Amino acid sequence: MWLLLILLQAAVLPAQLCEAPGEVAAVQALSARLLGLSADPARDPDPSVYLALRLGTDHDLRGEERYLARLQDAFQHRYGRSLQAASRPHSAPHSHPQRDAAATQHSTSAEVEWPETGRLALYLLGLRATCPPPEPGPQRSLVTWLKYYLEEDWAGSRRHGHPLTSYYQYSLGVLALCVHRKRVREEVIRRLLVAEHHGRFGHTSGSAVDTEAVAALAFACLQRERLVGARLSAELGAATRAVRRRMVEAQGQDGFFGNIYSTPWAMQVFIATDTCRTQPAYSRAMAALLGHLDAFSTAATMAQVLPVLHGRSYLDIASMRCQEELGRSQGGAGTWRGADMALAQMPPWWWLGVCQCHGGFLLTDTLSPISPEPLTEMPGNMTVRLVVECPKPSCPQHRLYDQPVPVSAGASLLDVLRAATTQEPHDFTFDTQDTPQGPFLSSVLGLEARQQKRNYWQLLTAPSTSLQMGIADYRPRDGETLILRLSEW
Ligand code: B12
Repeated sequence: MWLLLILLQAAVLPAQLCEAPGEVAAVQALSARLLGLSADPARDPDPSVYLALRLGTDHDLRGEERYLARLQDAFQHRYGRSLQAASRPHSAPHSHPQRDAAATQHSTSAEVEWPETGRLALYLLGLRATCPPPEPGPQRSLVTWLKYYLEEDWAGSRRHGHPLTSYYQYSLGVLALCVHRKRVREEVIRRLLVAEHHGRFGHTSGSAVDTEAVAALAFACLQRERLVGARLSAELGAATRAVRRRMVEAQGQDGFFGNIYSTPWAMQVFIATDTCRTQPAYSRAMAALLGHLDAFSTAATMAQVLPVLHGRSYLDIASMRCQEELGRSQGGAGTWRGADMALAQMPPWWWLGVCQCHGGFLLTDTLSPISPEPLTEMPGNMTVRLVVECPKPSCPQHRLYDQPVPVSAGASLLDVLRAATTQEPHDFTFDTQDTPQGPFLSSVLGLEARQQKRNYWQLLTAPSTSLQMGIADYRPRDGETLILRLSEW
């Protein structure tokens, strides 16, 4: 019987040219490592991680259920209440002093809540990928909240020329509502189109590829789900093609679109628009990713790369359906073809015991977690130079700090900062905020970077290369000069 099953599985392997070719073991190992990280109760649950687990081929269905329960705990509690109750003056449930101060500067007192467009959008995308689907009741209140946040962002963009959060989060908001087949006002969509058209997605820490890609996914979704009229639909199509063209033109010699971490987002655009099979730039990018899988070592980066390694985009979530879809899959990336009917004739116990089907995806319950490996210690010491710059008229001087810092070999930038605080004359201080990407450097020498001023502590290696990793992950070399610069974005 097992032999028959194996032969059957081999016979019906989907014709996926968008997934990582012939690298099943490496991709599976990465999924297993992400699963291992997701099992750590000390980490806050992250909807992107859940999405990556759901969009994979191999699953640990119980592990995913547990993770979903943790996510629901975190989000449902926050957004379960009605929007009306929450928008009474000073009733924001998770008040953020710094953000609230900013919000009251330009809002009425009833609007004290700073939008969390991106987080909520990712959570709603995650909910769309659950099986069985969650109760519609609580979900309705989440959708209402997301619409409200998006409106706040839209109003912010009219007042300040940019959304209160960012165009990245704004695009995620439009995408999530679209995947849930909820309409948004045409003006809200047009704002994103105009920003795309005028190249307003960039920020100083690197390319705008990540944001541009998420916006293009939102455009592609709106078109595919027919949630807009014919004229707007044509404009969205033209914008998506323009984004794709620019990505192909800007592809580096190394095969990446933007940098290694924006490449998966860009690749999702090719998958979502069904051009991954025909576009050579896509295969070059896939080869480049596969040559550098080690760079995806944090849960957040693994979660962003895994869907494309499986040849899937966030738009595929829209077509995920539970078991009853077996034998009715519609083609496209990640779906089963040809032998669906043969599979449909398998007895129910086979499906229940071995796999779960999800809108044409075969979900095999075979993934086991791999625990994170402890970092190998490197013998010896090294010295790096730590420089703090504040290139603003309001700063007392341009260079606020410049000292050598001895640390052990293999230390991270975070270790360097910690070591600097213990050095005589104890004049270095810093602070961080926890995020799903790891610790975000929020304050240096008492100077706090502020969301509402749109500045941040940029990390650079001398003379002026912006780092592609955060303080916990970047490991400097002996003799390297690291710059913390208060920059605008
Ligand atoms: C917008 C953005 C920013 C904005 C965030 C401000 C804001 N309020 O929106 C700014 C310009 C401040 C920023 C800064 C940095 N960023 Co950034 N950022 C992004 C982007 C485009 C979207 C993040 C987002 O909104 N996610 C959605 C929300 C819902 O999720 P979230 O987890 O709540 O998002 C918050 C945190 O992620 C945090 N954040 C943003 N970037 C980073 C980077 C790190 C390392 C950490 C710990 C946190 C963090 O700000 C977000 C908004 O509050 C992503 C793109 C991507 N592919 O993820 C890159 C991205 C996360 N950033 C990246 C990097 C490298 C940085 C910097 C380290 C760059 C630098 N050399 O200084 C700095 C962080 C330095 C520090 N002080 O610790 C990389 C991370 C790669 C990696 N290896 O993990 C990404 C993936 C971009 C890329 N393609 O390289 N970033």
